[in-house]
Amino acid sequence: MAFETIVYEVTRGVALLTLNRPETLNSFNTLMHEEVRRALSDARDNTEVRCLVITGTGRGFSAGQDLNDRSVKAADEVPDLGESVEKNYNPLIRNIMTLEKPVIAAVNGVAAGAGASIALACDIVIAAESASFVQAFCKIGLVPDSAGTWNLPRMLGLPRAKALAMLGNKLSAEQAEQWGMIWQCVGDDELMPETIHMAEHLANQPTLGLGMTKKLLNESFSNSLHHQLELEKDAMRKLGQSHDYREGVAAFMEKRKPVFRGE
Ligand code: T3D
Repeated sequence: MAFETIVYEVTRGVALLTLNRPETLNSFNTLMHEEVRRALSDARDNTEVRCLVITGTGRGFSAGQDLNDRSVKAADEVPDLGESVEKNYNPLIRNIMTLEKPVIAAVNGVAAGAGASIALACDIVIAAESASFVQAFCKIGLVPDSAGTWNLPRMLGLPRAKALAMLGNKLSAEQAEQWGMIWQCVGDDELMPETIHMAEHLANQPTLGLGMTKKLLNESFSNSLHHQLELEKDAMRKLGQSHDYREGVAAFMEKRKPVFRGE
């Protein structure tokens, strides 16, 4: 697939989506939103894809909205940010968080504004030690969008979520790992090898089971225990009929490595 603002390639079951506007720290303009939407749609529909990785080119993961597109010079040029969020950022986050396949964010550099929210919407976040997370919204009078106000308190608890969102301090990758906001902070040179190693592992796992695990965990915060138990039962019933469950049990009994097909 040919793109101008991203690079998207599928290799050995892993779709690698690289945000590619390094001159603005991979901030999002309209074209990038369109292209990321097309790539995510392929990641969803392409049965060859069993794990998605999102990363960035250069020294940024993403600085969120491209502020060059937000003219505030004249009083009559008031942008409708609600429309932008509804049309672009909300679908982007829904596409990531409801994709029934594992999504890894390989945070190569600074992740700011919606860029931070996008990274945190991914299932597993690995960050280079030189990377950082900035809730930049407060510096321009906005709120953490792209599920920032949903994910931050769930990951960090309210005290840290509020301080980060109100102060806009840069949080190092190392601190983010210590706080449990991300899975792992690794050396800069190890970021992509570690990420691809993990992605290829996940791409060979029982994708249906991983997809349902993601869905159940993401939805658990708004469900009662009783409702969650019902959902687990339904998922177990469905997965018990899958190829990969039969293969997993057979491989265990036969003391061999399972060959999962993601179905
Ligand atoms: O508007 C809507 O549609 C609603 C939705 C909004 C979602 C949002 O994401 S709102 C938040 C938008 N993002 C920001 O406010 C972040 C702005 N950027 C920064 O605060 C800083 O750049 C960083 C903390 C991310 C990194 O700082 P630093 O010192 O490492 O780099 P820098 O020098 O500030 O930036 C490097 C270049 O990238 C620079 O360009 P230049 O001077 O080299 O030509 C800078 O202007 C450019 N850049 C960085 N962020 C953006 C950007 N250009 C356009 N838009 C950006 N968001």
